[in-house]
Amino acid sequence: MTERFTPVPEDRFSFGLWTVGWQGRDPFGDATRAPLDPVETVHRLAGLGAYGVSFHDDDLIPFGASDNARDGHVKRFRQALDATGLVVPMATTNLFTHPVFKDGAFTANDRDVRRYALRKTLRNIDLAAELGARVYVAWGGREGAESGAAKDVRTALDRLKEAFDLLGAYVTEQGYDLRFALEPKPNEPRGDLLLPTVGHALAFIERLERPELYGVNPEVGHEQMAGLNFPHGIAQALWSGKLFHIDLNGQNGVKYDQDLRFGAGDLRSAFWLVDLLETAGYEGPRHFDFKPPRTEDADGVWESAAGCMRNYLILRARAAAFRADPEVRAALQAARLDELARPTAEDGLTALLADRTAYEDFDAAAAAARGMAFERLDQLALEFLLGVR
Ligand code: XLS
Ligand code: MN
Ligand code: MN
Repeated sequence: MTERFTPVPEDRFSFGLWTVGWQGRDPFGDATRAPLDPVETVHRLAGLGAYGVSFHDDDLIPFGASDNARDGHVKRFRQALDATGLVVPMATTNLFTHPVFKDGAFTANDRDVRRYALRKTLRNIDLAAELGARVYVAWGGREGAESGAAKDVRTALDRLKEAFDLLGAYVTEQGYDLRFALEPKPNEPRGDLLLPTVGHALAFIERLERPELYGVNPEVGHEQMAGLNFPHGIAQALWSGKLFHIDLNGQNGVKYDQDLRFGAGDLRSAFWLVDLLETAGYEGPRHFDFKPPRTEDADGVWESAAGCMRNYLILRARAAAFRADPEVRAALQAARLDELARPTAEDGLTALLADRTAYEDFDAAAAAARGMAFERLDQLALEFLLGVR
């Protein structure tokens, strides 16, 4: 039983350096843990069965490091990757920690800050490509505002588009095999952020010069902070061919960004999420963007990281058992899921207009009286999730 839930690299689990490396500093308290050496992180993650590690530029190379120091950090990291076989599926830029980004980066009102943000990103894109990353995540960080007149949102979106178009032109010119994944978030650290949800990001992408280069990196907690149904957002991203990456974690409803380990928070939503990812053929990394609570010491950090993967595997097994069960199949049919899969008017508009059973002779009262049998189906799902089936 235990063996079944032991992660292996084929499961494609990855972690950000900043996740296990979070020292527990929050708005009300200082760090509770010592810094973690990225080299140790690589070795520990490989030991736990992960396949990948991701990073912000500043997680790997301290802000302001000299070129010499930078080369040293990259070299040590690369050696750890080579020694463990861990890969770098994704990298991203820190455009939010340094005070220079207090009003954002690509949409800061100060033009020189915007130009600096672009250069910082371009520099790290080179490193991402060098380390073999295929996805470049772009979370806005502080692109947003606390007050109305301070940010002209339509103009800020022009600047955001300008930035992404430039980055897209750069990877194209360099011939990098790298695509961008925009990460939505409704608020925090700014009062309101641009591209607050998956839907906003998907619509924005279509206005870019090379839309095919951009997808989304939705995070469980970010959609749930806005009270949204995460699996529904993921389903729409998949439907649009735009789920380039995903940030898995846990969140208890509408409150601050909790970044709990995957499986904590809304467990039913996590069950449907894993069911969706596994049945929809998502092949990208299962990336955890969580924060081991600041109550934990180093042992607790690795316990928490292992828990993310173990919970994913348990949910994967539970969801597969649910889908394979004959009673569930019958319940799905009773709920008429097969009928939803059938086109509504494949016979064409003329035939629809001529079909008296579709309107003139349609018995609305009889159709309204038919139960949908959803409760039985949902109870079955709950019992598979709870492990009593
Ligand atoms: C913060 C974001 C961040 C991104 C990467 O809320 O989740 O960690 O994933 O910059
Ligand atoms: Mn988060
Ligand atoms: Mn994230």
